[in-house]
Amino acid sequence: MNQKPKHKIGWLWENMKGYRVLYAVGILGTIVYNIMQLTVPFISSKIVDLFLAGEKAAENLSLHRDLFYKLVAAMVLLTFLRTTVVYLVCLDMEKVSQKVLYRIRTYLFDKIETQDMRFYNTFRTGDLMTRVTGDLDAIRHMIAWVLRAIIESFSLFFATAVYFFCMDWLLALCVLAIAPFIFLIIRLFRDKVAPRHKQLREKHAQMNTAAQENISGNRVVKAFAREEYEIQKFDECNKDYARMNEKTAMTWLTYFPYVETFANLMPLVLLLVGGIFIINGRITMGEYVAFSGLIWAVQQPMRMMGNIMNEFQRFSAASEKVMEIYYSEPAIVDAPDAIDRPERFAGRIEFKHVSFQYEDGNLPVLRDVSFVIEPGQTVAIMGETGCGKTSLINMIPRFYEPTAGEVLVDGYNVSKLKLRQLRKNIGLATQDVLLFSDTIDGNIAYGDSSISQKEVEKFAKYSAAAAFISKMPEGYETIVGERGVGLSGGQKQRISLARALAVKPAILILDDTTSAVDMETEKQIQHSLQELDFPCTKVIIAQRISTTKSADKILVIQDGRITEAGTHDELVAQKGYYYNLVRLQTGEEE
Ligand code: DGT
Ligand code: MG
Repeated sequence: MNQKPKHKIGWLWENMKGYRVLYAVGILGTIVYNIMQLTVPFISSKIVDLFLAGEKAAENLSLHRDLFYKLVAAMVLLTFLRTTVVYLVCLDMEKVSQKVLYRIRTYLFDKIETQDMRFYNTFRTGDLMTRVTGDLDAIRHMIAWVLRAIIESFSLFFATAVYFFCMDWLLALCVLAIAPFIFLIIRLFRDKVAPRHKQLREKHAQMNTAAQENISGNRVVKAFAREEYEIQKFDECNKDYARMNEKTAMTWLTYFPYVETFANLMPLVLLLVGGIFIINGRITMGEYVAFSGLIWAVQQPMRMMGNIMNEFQRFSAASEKVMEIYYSEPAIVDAPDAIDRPERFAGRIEFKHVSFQYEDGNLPVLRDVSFVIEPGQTVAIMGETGCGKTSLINMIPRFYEPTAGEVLVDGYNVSKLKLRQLRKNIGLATQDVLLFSDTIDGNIAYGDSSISQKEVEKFAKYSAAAAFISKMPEGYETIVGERGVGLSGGQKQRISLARALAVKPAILILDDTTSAVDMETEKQIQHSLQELDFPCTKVIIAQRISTTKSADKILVIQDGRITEAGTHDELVAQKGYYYNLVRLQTGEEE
């Protein structure tokens, strides 16, 4: 497992593995080109002293004209060289930032992909999308620009300070005495702006979530003619975000005048004290030129600080969110002593005194549930809506773990089996059907892409989907899902059933899979489920007696407990819930 590093920068550094040298070269380059900034004023001061303002200026100009040209040429050359270094540094850091961005994004996606159900109940899609897009970009920006700007500011400031001290320590001290005040203001600014960036980031995620939920739920919005309402709701989020953005940007404006005032004091001090020193003869005219030519180099970093601090806080808020996913660990993982069972499972299922409650729920959903399903048997689960049928079957592939008791598959507690091996043996058709934006063929072969076209067609026939698929203009190549042609609820259910069958599972779980299918088609499906050409234990949640009638066992769940268990005839004889259901449904049919 990953050890959480203390600081965000440490975390970034960790993710720069392989590019650290490249990045260090970039930082070094940044320092170099900033020191090079000093050479031009240095040479100018020499030119001034030797050829323009010095005692022997006129004499030097006539005797050493070649030196004059050389100094000018050096200035031009150094400027050109400096520009080249800046260009290379930008290129280098941009490259590293893109590589790190790619690495973190891949890692995050893997992380999200391997999370358990609880994770998906906790994080909303829009929020997760914000993390892998906007937040990651703030991190990339940190590597490519913010860190460079910080190094640039500091190296420029310190190099200039050192140069100033070398020329005249007293004048340097007078000019730089103003700097601590500016640093203090920047610090105050940071304390103020940091929470705003956090809020800003939250508003951004809220806006994304609103947009995402609206787009994916557009059919419901349209059905209820709530477009106006949704537009207004989104507008609120948008306004909120814009207001927060403005507020954050404005924060600097409150502090900026003070920074600017102090920064502008520097040339003033230089003029005053420097003037006196020239008159005193303490410094030369050339030195004064160097001082005033470089005064921007101490002012500029301080002016930049506001911007840098803003960007740094943006990174800080974003990286917190990214690191939350980066270091999250799913609770449901392979046990360290997990049993290796690469062979096909027999498909025996046993629940031993299983109780279950959702972590965020306040009532137990299942209480002391016990039953056994032998390999190859078909078991139907019935009960009122909300009684816990889906929750029960979710414990077989270990999507959730029982709060008490044990779920066993082939005699092994599911928590002791390897998740991958366990789930490979289970074919599940979930209650809300989701198809991917892919061909029908691709959707059916989703669990095992190696199966042949012939087999795909066979499973489509089993699930009574072959007929309607062949009527489609492009047959199995028809694209379905979000962007593809629409399918009816019953058609989607049948494709989802074919997808579950196509992995030839040892355990087949159908959660209300034929609820939207007509009686006649359902009969066909029931028939083919009995004729499968591979051994398979079937757990079928259903509401219709026609589905459950031929099951080896029927379990009725009421108030979280199994209240009736037996075959159709046995339960009818008991004259309980099932009997009433039979009467109700046959009565309706008549
Ligand atoms: P259905 O599909 O309408 O026939 O109902 P069942 O029997 O499949 O019900 P089930 O297992 O989905 O839900 C049982 C109870 O648990 C019900 O009161 C709703 C609640 N529940 C379901 N899913 C969650 C969840 O993710 N979190 C929490 N806290 N409660 C849930
Ligand atoms: Mg359900």
